[in-house]
Amino acid sequence: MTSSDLRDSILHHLKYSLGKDAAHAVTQDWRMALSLAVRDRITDPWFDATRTAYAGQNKRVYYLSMEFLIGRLLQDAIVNLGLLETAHEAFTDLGLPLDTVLSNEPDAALGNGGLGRLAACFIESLSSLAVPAMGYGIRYEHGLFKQSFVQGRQIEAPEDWLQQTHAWEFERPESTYHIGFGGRVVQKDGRSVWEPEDGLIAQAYDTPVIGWKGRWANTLRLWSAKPTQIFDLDRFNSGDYIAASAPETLARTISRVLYPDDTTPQGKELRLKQEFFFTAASLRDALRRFESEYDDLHLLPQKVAFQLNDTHPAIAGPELVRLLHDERGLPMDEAIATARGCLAYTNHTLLPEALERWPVELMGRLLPRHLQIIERIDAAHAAEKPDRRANALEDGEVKMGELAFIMGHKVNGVSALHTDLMKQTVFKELHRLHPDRIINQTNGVTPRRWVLGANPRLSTLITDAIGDGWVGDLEQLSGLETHLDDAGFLDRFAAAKRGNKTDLVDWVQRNQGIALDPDAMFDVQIKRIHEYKRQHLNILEAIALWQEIRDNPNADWTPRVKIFGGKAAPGYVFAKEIIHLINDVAAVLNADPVTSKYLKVVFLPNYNVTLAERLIPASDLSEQISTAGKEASGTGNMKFALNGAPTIGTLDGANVEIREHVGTDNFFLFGMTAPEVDARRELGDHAAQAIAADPRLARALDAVRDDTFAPGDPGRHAGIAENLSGHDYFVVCSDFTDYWRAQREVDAAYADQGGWMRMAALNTARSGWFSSDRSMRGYLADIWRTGPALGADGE
Ligand code: GLS
Repeated sequence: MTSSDLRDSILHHLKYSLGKDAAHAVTQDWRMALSLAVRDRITDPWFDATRTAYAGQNKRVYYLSMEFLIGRLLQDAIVNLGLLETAHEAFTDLGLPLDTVLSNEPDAALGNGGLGRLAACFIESLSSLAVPAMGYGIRYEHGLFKQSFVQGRQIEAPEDWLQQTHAWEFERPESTYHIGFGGRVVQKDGRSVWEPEDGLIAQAYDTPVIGWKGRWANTLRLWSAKPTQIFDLDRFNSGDYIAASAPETLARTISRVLYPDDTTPQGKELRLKQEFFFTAASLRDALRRFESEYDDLHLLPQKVAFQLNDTHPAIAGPELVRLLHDERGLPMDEAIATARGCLAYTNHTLLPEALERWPVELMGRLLPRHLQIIERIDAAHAAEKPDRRANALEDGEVKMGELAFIMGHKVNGVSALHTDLMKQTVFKELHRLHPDRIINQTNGVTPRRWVLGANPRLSTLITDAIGDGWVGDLEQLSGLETHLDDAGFLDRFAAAKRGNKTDLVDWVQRNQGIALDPDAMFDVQIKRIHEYKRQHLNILEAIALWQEIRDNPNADWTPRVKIFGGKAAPGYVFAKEIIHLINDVAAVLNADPVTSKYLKVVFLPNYNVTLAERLIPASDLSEQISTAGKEASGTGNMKFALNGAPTIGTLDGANVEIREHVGTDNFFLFGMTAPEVDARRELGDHAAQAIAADPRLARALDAVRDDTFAPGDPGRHAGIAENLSGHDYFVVCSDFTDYWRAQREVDAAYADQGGWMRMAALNTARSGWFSSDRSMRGYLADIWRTGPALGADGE
């Protein structure tokens, strides 16, 4: 496609799809017109992919996830279609910078963090690998809340991504399923039949996801809840307009909002309803597709794979059994075995508070037939493996992790360490019973979005050095190593980083009014705010450093900017206090005439995928400082390493594997290991001991406790100081001293810019393994047992 073809297509859509005259079009119109023009280019490969999958009778992969954190889609599609240059030229002709058009797109935040972003990377990789697959989720009307700060405190406002027309989706009014709730189970002709009392309609909205080079496109199918009856005409006619629309209001509630936390099970009926709603619709949709091709249900495991992204869709086990047994007449044991042949479960966290459990009473009330089936599943499992400690039903609760484990033929963790800990802790008993079921599949990220799209400067440099094969085969980045002794290459690497930092400096100045020095080290921690992720460890170190610089302002300090981004769940009070503290510390440090040239703190509001794309390429140092044993994997850590930012981190999650790949000399390790953390906690007074041993830590904590950062309001941050010097479950104090040491090593390393750039470039060269293409190949080989529908040559 030439730029004039693209320009014509844009102008055509502007006029005929949007009804706008170019003379009066605003940026949003141009963005919509471009999106529609690009979408046209996706439609043919999308149809071809569907036809190829049908013709080849390929197995299909269905990825069931409560969250798809897709962010903006336009640039991604343009990049994957190879149209970036063409689009730039087309908009040069039209007299508008392409970047202005691209940045008009709302950021679709249909997820909380890593778990949802992983699902988005996986769908893109499955398209890039030409694997017939579909993502199934919920079309939330409101994604993750918008965050702002008022006097340093987090304020939440509803997010409204659908206020503007969503350019990418196709509404499918014909693809609907009736989803029931409640009611009772009756016996009919010797069979159990569920007669739900309430119900609503799940309606599909399809978004095509185009893979690299436009060879293949899969579908992200999101379900929206609609009422079975739009409104109650009798009530309307009698003048009760509010009651008349009650059915619609109730139904829409199911797909209205994303729960703003993925690491706590919300003990809410609505949450369980959301889970059943999208899972049931997805299973029925997949079965309908299967039955249009085959008439033997025993073929199901050969033709269909359902991957459960965490326990949120774990009700898929009993629902699939119900569909096969109650509705299609397969004997119960066969139904269970067939369902298990299709299902696999990914665990994403060991945090005990995150393991979903539903009261039996609630399950019985909302899904009475499913509760009966869960009892049967447990009974069948107990007969096979007589052990009472490994049931899904226990102590008046349905344990969704156990249910997903028992109903999955494979269960995977998301990093090597996390998988080992799964075997030793949460699933110890089930692992003993099924020693081959748990496997590891370390997470990955898509290089198309996270390097090629987000970091054009680095991408150009890489392609100049080793050709462009790396985009579809990221391990080719290792070819960069031979260039590292070439001073010219390292200079260009440094120039790319510097360019990205300068862009960020300009953006921060425009948006936050804060002046930053691009020569300072950009030290970045961006992720959800959580005690286990330890943003408070980072800010304590900033306080201690500030105190030390004040004591000794003429020493040779390495200038640093600590950049934070992330949202706290609205109900997570302590996390919100951490945000408040960071903002208060930033206000004091940034205004300090003595120290601010060496140390600044910036907390950028409303962290999202788009902001991550801006920040990661401009980062020098990646903060991955969770309490060992708590971060299942992390995926931000991989994005930083790929973009040439070495890690300061603990031996946690995928940090362990990143360190192995980039080399121990190119990773700033600190802190206790997971077993050391457990042992340390056994000492009741571990925090007091750590504070007594490190005067720097004691002094920093004093500043948190007194009014240093809360002028006129002493005690504002005392809660944090008390927590840390008391219980300190996440062993912030006990890791502080070693963190401080590692940070000073970072300072020294950064001061040697030549050495630093070499280390940064080595991180890029050695991180190719962390592609989500590699993760997907692992799932294909070990779990789904299928492969691409096209060969590498496209045939
Ligand atoms: C998470 C983990 O906390 C992350 O460590 C992990 O990288 C991610 C994807 O596997 O899953 N689990 C979770 O509930 N939210 C996450 O982000």
